[in-house]
Order: sequence, then structure tokens, then C-alpha cells
Amino acid sequence: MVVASATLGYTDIIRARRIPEIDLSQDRDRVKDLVVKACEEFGFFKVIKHGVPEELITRMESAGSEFFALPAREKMKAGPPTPLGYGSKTIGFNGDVGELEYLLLHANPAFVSNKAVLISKKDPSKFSYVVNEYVDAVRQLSCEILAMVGEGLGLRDSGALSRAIRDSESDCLVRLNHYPQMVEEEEEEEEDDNISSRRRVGFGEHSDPQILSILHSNDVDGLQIRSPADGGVDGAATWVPVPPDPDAFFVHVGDLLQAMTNGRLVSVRHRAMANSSYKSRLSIVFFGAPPLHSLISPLPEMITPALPRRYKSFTWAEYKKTMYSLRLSHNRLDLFRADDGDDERR
Ligand code: GA4
Ligand code: GA4
Repeated sequence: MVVASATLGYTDIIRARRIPEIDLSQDRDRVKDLVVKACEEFGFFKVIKHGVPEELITRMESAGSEFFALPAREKMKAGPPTPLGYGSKTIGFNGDVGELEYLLLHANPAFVSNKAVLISKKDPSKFSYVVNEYVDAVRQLSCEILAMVGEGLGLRDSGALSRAIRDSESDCLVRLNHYPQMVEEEEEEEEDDNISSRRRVGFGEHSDPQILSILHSNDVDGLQIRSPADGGVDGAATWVPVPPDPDAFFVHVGDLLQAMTNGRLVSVRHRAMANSSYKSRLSIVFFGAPPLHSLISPLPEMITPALPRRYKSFTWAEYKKTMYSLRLSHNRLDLFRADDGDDERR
């Protein structure tokens, strides 16, 4: 049970439709408390004054826009998504569809340079350079945030979380999503239908399976997060629209971080609405993940008599495989609960 007063601040934020915003240039002790609180109560927050140079973001966005502006026939050369590569309208292997096109890449530089020849005929080495430079910066940002989470939680080994992502074998991904601008016929449809909630979903509800994701978008809206206080997957959803802010990054707690903290930090369910603007929405997401073979378990400090072990141990490969075999919107981490099956406590 969640104590009402403990979530009051965030309930207010949800009512006011505001997102927790953290200025990373403040005093570190203050930042780490704010980060932990946002991860516990929301699983999501916005960071400003994050230190990632604007030019890196602009160059990455231009690389994405130039790719998406290519004729479909050219883009198909980087597809189909298996799951990596270029995809249009289909998401994952199980028939999910979305109103977007995307480029999903492994964040490893060797992967990027291999794929670059299919993405940019014009200048593949420039493309890899831009992506690698961006990935290095956001990987660094996610490691700093995870180090603060580790300290804020009082972990004995406060670097444990960030090491997983920094590992040269880590399974981090980077994704460019392009939600095309609205076409004219759609506008007329929309006029008949003045209920804004009827706006179509562009990328269905899900939580990110990794440790932490760092999202950037241009100034077009679409992202919505689901309040964790609204009764889980089957309850009525409270969707909080996230106003776009190109100067900020948005941080999502992933399923693995929820598992490692024994449920103390929560992975946030989110979705993106189909674009209803005259400008395309471009989002860039870095997914911080550990090496495939690494074993994920609730950290010992997170298990107490009052908060017994909630999840089994599993490898990232095992979890990833299970998640990728499901459709979006499935309730995921629950499949790995310590109390439904072959757990050692039984
Ligand atoms: C959601 C987060 C990342 O975008 C992603 C997605 C992946 C994919 O697009 O191939 C998945 C989705 C994501 C979770 C469930 C499965 C797998 C599509 C899908 C239906 C790259 C990831 O790691 O998981
Ligand atoms: C984006 C900014 C400039 O237009 C450019 C582009 C360059 C090109 O047209 O060859 C790139 C792109 C830009 C970045 C990634 C790579 C290289 C196209 C592309 C897919 C001239 C530049 O300097 O970088």
C-alpha cells in the first residue's frame, strides 16, 4: 500500500499535469535526493542543465531528419527491423503497429559503422561519427544519473548500476523515431471529432525493459506517461501528457532498475500519440542496458523483512527474449515475480 501523504506531491503534479523537473547543475546531494524521489514515485523525470552540448543533439537530429527524408525505397535498404534496423509502421515481432517510422541501432560503435553504409550512402563515416558522439554523451549522462541513484539509495557499491551500462559488452540501444506530420484529410477527420482523447496512439503503451532510457525530442508533443498510482495495468489509466522541451532530456526508469531495486523504483509505462501537428515529431532514445549475460537480482540492501524479495534472478538475455516475444502493453516484470513459481523460497 502506498501511503497517500508520501505521494501527495506527485499526485499534485499529475493533477497539475506537470512533470518533475530536475536541474542537474544544483548541489549534488540535493540532486540525488530529487532523482531517487522521482524514480520512486513516478519512474520518470525531466532533466535540465544536463551538460550535453547542444551541437551534439542538433547534429544527431539532422542525421535522423536527413535519413527520414530519403525516398522509402532508400530507407528500406536499412530494414526490415530484426529488431534492429529501419522499420515503418510495424513494432516488434508480434503484429504491433504504430504511426511512425524508426531506426533502431545497437549503441556499439562497430554495429553503427556496419549499418551506416545502408543508412547514409552520402557519408556513412560522418553518420557513425555523429551517432557515436551522441551515444557517448548520453551514456555518460545516464551513468551520472545512475551513480546518483546508487548514492541516493545508500548502496554499498554505488557504482554497480552505472557499471552495467559502461561495460564494453553492454547491450545499449539507440532509437530514432519519426512521427510524420499530419496530412490534410486527417485534419478534417479530427474536426468532426472534437474529443482530443480520440487522438490515435502512435507507439502503444509499454515500459522500457532496460535499466534507464534517456529521451530527447524536438518541440512537437506526443509523449504521455501513465501515473503509477492509478491501479496498475488493468485499472483506469491516468495519462499525463509530457510537454516537449528540446533543451531537456526525459529519463525513464526501466524494468531492470525496478527489479534491481526490488520494486522500490518503478518503471514507467508510457506511449506516444500519433502526430497531430504540421511538423514531424522526432525523438531520439538511448536505452541503457547491461551485457546480455549479466545476472539481474534485487540488490541485497533492497531486501528487508518489511520488503521481502519480489523478483527472481534472471539474465538480461532471458528477460529481453521474453519481452520481445510479447506484444506491447503486456504486464511484464510480473512474469518474473519471486512468488509465482520455482523460487528457492518455496
Ligand atoms: C520498447 C523499448 C524499446 O523501444 C525497444 C522496443 C522493442 C522493439 O521496438 O523492438 C519492443 C518493445 C521495446 C517492448 C516489447 C517488444 C520489444 C517492441 C515489442 C513489441 C527497442 C525495446 O527494447 O523494447
Ligand atoms: C547534417 C548537417 C549538414 O547538413 C551535413 C550533413 C551530412 C551530409 O549531408 O553529408 C550528413 C549529416 C549532416 C549528419 C550525418 C550524416 C552526414 C548526412 C548524414 C546522414 C552536411 C553535415 O555536416 O552533417
